[in-house]
Amino acid sequence: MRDIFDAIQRSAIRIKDAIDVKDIGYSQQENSSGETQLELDIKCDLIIQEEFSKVSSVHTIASEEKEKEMLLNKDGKYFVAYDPLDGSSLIDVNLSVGSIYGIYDGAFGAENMVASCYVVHGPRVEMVFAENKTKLYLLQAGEFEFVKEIRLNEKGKLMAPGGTQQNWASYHKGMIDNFFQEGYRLRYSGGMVPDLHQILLKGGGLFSYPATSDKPEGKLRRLFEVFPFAFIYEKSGGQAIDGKNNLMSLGHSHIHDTAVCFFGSNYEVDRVKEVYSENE
Ligand code: FDP
Repeated sequence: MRDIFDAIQRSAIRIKDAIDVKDIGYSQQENSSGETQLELDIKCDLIIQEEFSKVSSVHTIASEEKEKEMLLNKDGKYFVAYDPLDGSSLIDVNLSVGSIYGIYDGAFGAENMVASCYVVHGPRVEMVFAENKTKLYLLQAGEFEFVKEIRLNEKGKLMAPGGTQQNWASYHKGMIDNFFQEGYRLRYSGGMVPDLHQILLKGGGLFSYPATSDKPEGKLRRLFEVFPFAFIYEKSGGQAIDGKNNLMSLGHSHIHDTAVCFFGSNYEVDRVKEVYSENE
């Protein structure tokens, strides 16, 4: 696991340099989710692929930017799924983006997840790594320094409601409106990594990406986005559900499957469970 942790750190430092260029040019290719890829997305994907290729314990990688999984070392033990540059549509407006990693033992699947990690590229570069506990690191002079352990409060103050409101179910809209009437503050940049990072570091709240009329299975991808953050939120004392079930209890049939998802502290997620059990 140490080797994987080191490879993620090396990738983060190289990605930081890759982001800091004048021309991030859109390529003509589309990724598996039908989004136009930035040359930068492809570059970051290759950086991570190269770094994991040096790690003998990595058996297979799957990237949000690749159609299929890729075998690296048949004697390796870990399967790593990653989103090299999540929220890359925010690069041209200079908002924070991030990389997300899910580390699975023996095969992809939530039940096999043993660690997960994300890196936030904002004004500073931070990394959150969860195994038994959730730990925050800060990039300082080329090295990631441990900052602190992260724990969520029972109840938070922030609300990050994803998806197009026009396409929300009315009970979902009612629930989000009620949170705002209770005093929750809107914090939504449109980047899953910084939005979930903010809720985690400010003690709690709720990030939601519900089923919408145009995306009934949600938008966010199970292996690359949903399971890694579900693992991190659970290890930090919070919860992660699809409305009813724990996200970590869900399966997947394809590496690019999506899921409806809610991540947060206990008070807010319990409310989601109540509302969704009455309405679905
Ligand atoms: P993006 O499309 O910019 O890569 O991964 C998908 C994602 O960003 C998440 O980072 C973000 O939370 C979500 O999409 C935003 O979606 P909406 O614009 O539909 O809210």
